[in-house]
Amino acid sequence: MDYRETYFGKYKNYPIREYILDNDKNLIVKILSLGGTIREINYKGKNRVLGFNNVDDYINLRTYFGAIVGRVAGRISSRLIRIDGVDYKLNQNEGTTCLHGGQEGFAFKAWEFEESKISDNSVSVTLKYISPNLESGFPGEVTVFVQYTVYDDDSLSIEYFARTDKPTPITLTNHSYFNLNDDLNEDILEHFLKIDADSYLKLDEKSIPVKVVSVENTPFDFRNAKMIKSDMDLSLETFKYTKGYDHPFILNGEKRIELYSKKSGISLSVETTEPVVVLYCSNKLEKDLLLSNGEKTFNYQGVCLETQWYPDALNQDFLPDNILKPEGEYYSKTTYRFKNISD
Ligand code: G6D
Repeated sequence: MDYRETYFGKYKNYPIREYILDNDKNLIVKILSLGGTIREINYKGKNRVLGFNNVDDYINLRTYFGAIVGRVAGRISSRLIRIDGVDYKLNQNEGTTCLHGGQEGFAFKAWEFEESKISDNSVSVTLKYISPNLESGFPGEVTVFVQYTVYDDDSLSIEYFARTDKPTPITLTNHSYFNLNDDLNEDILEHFLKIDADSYLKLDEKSIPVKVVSVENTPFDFRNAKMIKSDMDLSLETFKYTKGYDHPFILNGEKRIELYSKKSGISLSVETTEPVVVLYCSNKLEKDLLLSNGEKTFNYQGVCLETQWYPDALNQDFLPDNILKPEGEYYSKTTYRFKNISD
C-alpha cells in the first residue's frame, strides 16, 4: 500500500493537490482537491476514466469528469424550494433548472485535505468542504467529508458524510466517466451493462422526472446484461432530448450495477447504499477536448453511474424527499470493484 501527494495546479488562491492511492497490486487512484475529483483510475496499467491534466479545463469545460457533485446532484426543476414553510431561491445554471448544485456546485470548489490513512489492506484520503449558508441558494451551512479508500482486492469505496445547521436537501455522488476498454479512443457502446432495477424515471424535455415506469419491454431493461447500444435507438421518443441514456433507475434491494468490456476483459461491479443510479453515456460530451493522455473527447466515450437519491425529489410528490436536519447525519457509500475476468 502506498500514499503519495503532488502539486497539481492553482485555482483562485488555492493550491490544488493530487492524492495518489496505490494498492501496490493492480489499482492506482488519483484524486484532486479540486471538486474531490477522481482524475484517474489506473487498473492493470490502463486509465479507465476520463480526466484532464490541468485545473482550467476542469473549471471551464464543466464536464464534471470524476467530480463530487452536490449540494444536490441531478436537476431541481423549480427556482424555489420550500422547507418548513420558507422559500429558498436556487441558482438556475441550466435554463430554469438547478443542475448539480448550481453554478457554485461542489465540483468547482477547492476541498481541504483532512487526513490520509494506510492499513495492511487499504489506503485512503479524506477531503472536507464547508458549503456556506445559501450557497447556490441552499439553506444551512453544510460540512461534508468524503473518504476515498483503495483496498487490496482492487476495489475503491467512496463514503460521504455531512452535517448541517439548518434543514437542507442534500444528494452527493461521484461523476466519473468509466471506459473499461484498454484504449479511451474506443467508445463504450459495446460495453455490457447490468442494472438491478425493475423501474426507471421517465423524463420530460428538460430531463425532469415525470413518473416511475417499469423497465419491462423497454430499452431500459438492463436486468440481464446487454450491450449499451443494443436498444439505444435514438429515433425513439424516449431518447429525443437526451440523445441516449441519461436516466435515473430505481435500484432493487441489493443495489448492484455491473459493467464489462469484452474487448479488454475488464469488469466493474458497483454496490451502493443509494436508491437510484443515473446512467449517463456521455451523450452530450463536447467533441475534441484534450484528455490527460492526449486522447480527444467524443460522444459515448464514457459511462457515468451516478448513484444518488431520487432526483428532483422535493418537487415530485411521487418521490420521497431527502431533507437533512441538524440532528441528523448524511451517510452514503458506493463501492467500485474492478476485475479482469481472465484472472
Ligand atoms: C448533461 O444531461 C447530462 C447530465 O446528466 C450530466 O450530468 C451532465 O451533462 C454532465 O447535462
